[in-house]
Amino acid sequence: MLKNLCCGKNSLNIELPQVMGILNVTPDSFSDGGKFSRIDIALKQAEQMIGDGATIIDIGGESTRPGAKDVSEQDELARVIPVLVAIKKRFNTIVSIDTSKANVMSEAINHGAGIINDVRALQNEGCLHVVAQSTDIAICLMHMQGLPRTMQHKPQYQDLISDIKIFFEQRIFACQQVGISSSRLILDPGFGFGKSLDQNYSLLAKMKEFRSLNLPILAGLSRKSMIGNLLNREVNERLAGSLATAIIAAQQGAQIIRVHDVKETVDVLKVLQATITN
Ligand code: 7PM
Repeated sequence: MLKNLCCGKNSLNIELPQVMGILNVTPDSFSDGGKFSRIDIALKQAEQMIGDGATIIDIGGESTRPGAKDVSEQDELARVIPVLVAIKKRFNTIVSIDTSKANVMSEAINHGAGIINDVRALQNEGCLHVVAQSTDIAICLMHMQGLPRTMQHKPQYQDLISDIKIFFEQRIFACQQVGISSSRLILDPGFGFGKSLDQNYSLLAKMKEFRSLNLPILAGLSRKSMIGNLLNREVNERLAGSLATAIIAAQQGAQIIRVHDVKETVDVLKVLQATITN
């Protein structure tokens, strides 16, 4: 059986877990400025990640870090679109755009993006309608409780899994209402977005429960605080912890794993795959 997810003009095989490589284009991710050096650096990073086995490149121009400043639409467009265009020109890969702004989504769709990755699950003004204009781009609907500025302040749930499931059902319904086919949707429980340390690990343990919704699942755990706080490790010391979460997420049925360290993640997932098929 071959299962595919349509991502614009490209198609993604989700029978085996796929690795989405994170490409940050926020100013704090570059030491020096200059538009061309920026695009050049981004292209080199994309090339490396594709060579290492990433099948999706996720470009993010807005920092969703708790407490981060808002980015203007103009700045986000200027950061993201030239990189998207350059990558699509050079590589035949699926590009995902991490944004919550309707106009960034619209431009991204016009310039060849395959996935819109929205941590606000198309809840911002105009997003549902922009995405409904396209018939083939995939959409990742992520769960977040609260807003980035305050979300880590005492997150509370009646029942963590049921509450997230209800949110997914509501967003799937909202998409259907504007004519977005469910076959285009990806669900993401949103690790670290309004969840305590215990809640994050409980979510990781129970992710299988979202399979009842019958949609592909994406998990973003790479280098997150839930790893750093558990192990008492700085961001640059979280590789082992991140790999452990990637294996668990894949075992729980996540079809897409969003990571910084593509090569290492592809290796551990291959080991998992060899174990499952034997
Ligand atoms: C600082 C703190 C910078 C946190 C970046 C982040 C996800 C995402 C992000 C996720 C999906 C990060 C986050 N996380 N999109 N975008 N799922 N779909 O750790 O978990 O990369 S931003």
